[in-house]
Amino acid sequence: AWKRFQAKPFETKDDFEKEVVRHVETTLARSMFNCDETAAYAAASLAFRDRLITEWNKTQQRQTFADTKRVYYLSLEFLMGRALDNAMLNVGLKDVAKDGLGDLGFRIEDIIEQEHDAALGNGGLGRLAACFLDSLASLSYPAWGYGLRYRYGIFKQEIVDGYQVEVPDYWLDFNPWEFPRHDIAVDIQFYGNIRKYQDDTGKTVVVWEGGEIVKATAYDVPIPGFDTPATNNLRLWSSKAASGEFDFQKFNNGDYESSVADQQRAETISAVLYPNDSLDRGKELRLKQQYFWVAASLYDIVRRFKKTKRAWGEFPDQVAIQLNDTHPTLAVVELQRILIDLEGLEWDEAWNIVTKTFGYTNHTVLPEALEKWSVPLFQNLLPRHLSIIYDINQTFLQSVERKNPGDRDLLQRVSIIEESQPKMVRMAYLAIVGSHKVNGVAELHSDLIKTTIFKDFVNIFGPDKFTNVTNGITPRRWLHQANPRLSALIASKLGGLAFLKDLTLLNDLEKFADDKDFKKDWAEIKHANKVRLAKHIKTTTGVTVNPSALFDIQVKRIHEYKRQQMNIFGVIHRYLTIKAMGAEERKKLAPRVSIFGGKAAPGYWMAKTIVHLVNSVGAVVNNDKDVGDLLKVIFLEDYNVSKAEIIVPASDISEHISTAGTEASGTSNMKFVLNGGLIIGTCDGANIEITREIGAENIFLFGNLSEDVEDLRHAHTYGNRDMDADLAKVFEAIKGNMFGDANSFSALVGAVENHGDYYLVSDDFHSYITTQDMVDEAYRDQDEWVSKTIISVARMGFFTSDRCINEYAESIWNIEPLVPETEG
Ligand code: 26V
Repeated sequence: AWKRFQAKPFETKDDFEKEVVRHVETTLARSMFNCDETAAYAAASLAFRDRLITEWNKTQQRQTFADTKRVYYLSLEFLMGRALDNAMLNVGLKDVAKDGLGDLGFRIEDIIEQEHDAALGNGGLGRLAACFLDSLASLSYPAWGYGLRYRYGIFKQEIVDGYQVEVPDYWLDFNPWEFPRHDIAVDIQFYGNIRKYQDDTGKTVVVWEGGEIVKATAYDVPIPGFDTPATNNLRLWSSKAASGEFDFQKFNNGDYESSVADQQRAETISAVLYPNDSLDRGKELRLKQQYFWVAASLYDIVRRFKKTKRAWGEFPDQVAIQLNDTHPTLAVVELQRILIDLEGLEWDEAWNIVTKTFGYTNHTVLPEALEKWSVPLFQNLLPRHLSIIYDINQTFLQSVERKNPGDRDLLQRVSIIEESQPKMVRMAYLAIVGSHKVNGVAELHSDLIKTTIFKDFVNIFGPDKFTNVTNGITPRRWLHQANPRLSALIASKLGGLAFLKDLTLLNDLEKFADDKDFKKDWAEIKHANKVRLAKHIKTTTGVTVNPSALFDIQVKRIHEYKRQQMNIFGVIHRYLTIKAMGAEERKKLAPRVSIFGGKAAPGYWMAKTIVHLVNSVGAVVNNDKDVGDLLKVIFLEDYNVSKAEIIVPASDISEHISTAGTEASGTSNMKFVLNGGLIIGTCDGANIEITREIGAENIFLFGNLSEDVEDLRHAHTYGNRDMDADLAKVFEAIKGNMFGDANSFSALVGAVENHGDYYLVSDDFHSYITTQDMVDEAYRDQDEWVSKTIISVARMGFFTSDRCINEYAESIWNIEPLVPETEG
């Protein structure tokens, strides 16, 4: 009977408008007379949210009734960006909303712009998690994401006098996309002691006592699939004091300060996202975040399983848990603890369940990024977990010793506990031992982890445990949403939007690569996207750029291994070349705009110096009348997901130029090519597979190969190296104060000249600048260039995150889609 009363989601423009007005006048308690853009954004979002909630509820019920296996994606980062545009497109009602908002006197673009990005991530790893959620829902997989509800996302970046300044990103003022679940609260324990005793049967029982309790409360974010009613859930945990209120005893005694302090200490756990800084290493609060989030999530997962009344042995048939990097590795230990300490299972039976449940994805080979936690810190914060880790390690090392008798070197190398001063827990090793599958994120990267950092483990567990799942991106956000005109043009040729759900359909575009009219439309859209970016550049930096110039873009976190320094040295080289040319020669040059964007971790001084150099070069070059349109250098402040949606569709060429072997995959490389840009890059990460798919003739590859890196570094250490002559001139210019006080940049120059040039900038520089010359040359032939971009887009089908999720589902999670009936 209650079905008669169920809310009916709007479908038409009029019904949408009614909903907006209702939300303005009731939910927001405002009048339509003073409904500004903020209020219109809020009301439109609430209207779509209501719509999602209906489907979200049905999806959860369907999954519960079907009693199928679910995957839980544990990630400390979800870099979601904005939700409204995505919700409108995935539900398929953006046009309805556009007309409805138009009736009410608003432009939909202005309304979309009101939303604050959900920036709960650093970069590639967090954005990958967001693309995965979109694919999981779009493919109707039963899946939940679990993360932390940070009060502050990744810091906002301002550029002041050419320097990066960090500003806190408080984003929760008004967030219509989350539902507080005050009824879902989990007590999380920290510190305390462990006590062992024998029970009546003589069995040893371990209890973890004392310490402090913090409360985890759930906030749910609906994740709509594209062109399906399936709506999944992202559950984010927020921390509060366990009492929920003041400590009344203290309060009563007039000790207000300490009673408030307790509360604040608890809330600090989910307060802020760590910005991937080497200074973050070893911070107790970071380990607290990890355990807080992992324990709450596992409690939730186990509770859901227990409702099914199944035997524990069936847990891995119902639950797959994916560890997004080592950040959630404590989940392995926590599940083992739940099974043996709380549920009374035997060690071996429990461990068998644990290892069948978990999969671990590695996202980097950089040694400085591999997580380790000091044993004393662990002992204090999580004494029971440390003792379980020791037991896991002992069992593991015993099995290694049985198969490799007497190899004590091996035991020391693979031990989960590093015998250093202090001892350290190696989280990646724990994740490997606790999982049934370990994967890298692109072919080269997966090969590298097998032959370098995890080599011993391949010998121990056999090669089948290690696999590759090449990353992907969601074409919904990164083509349809970011580049609506290109998406529409493609749809007009392919007979609809089906390619957004089966990206290999793009293949059919190839037959238009020489179609004159199609190419004209294609080129016009690229130009319009460049005009849009040029406007953004003008309003944010004041610099006028020519939209007909070649737009050369490098946007990503600033890191030495990504080599933005090589890019800016190349720009300086170009500037010097232009200055040395006569007027006639200059006329032949292709005008270029070099665009940089990205955040430097606050404590990463070298990265901040790179930001400063880019801005300083821009200040000189952009004001040099001699140079004019031939070269402009732009640093775009505060690069984030919503800015990427403007930047990515506007590139002619983008740069993915990491030292070979250092960039695990990269995902913006895929975004740029899918939007009709070409790339210049090294043989690294997914660049290699992109080349294989689109053809070597459609990409500008350069530089040394990963297999040569070790030898080159070795040569540097022994001083056997010739500094590239062009690079030497660039350094002379910097040292001659051409871009301001040379002392500011001496560390950058010194790293290459005197400190071993670890990232091989000098080795690759010649190859880099000559390849850039080839880019100029190729860009002169616009006709050919446009054909190349069309062919490349046509061949990008492989890089959808849908393909990637299907691979995980089949080879790691063993889960099936649960397709809603309406889809047939
Ligand atoms: C973390 C840290 C922390 C300490 C300072 C140095 C440092 C350097 C790198 C990292 C990154 C760790 C993991 C990560 O974000 N990996 C990225 O994952 C993407 C998705 O798989 C992939 O596309 C990127 O290539 C990879 O860098």
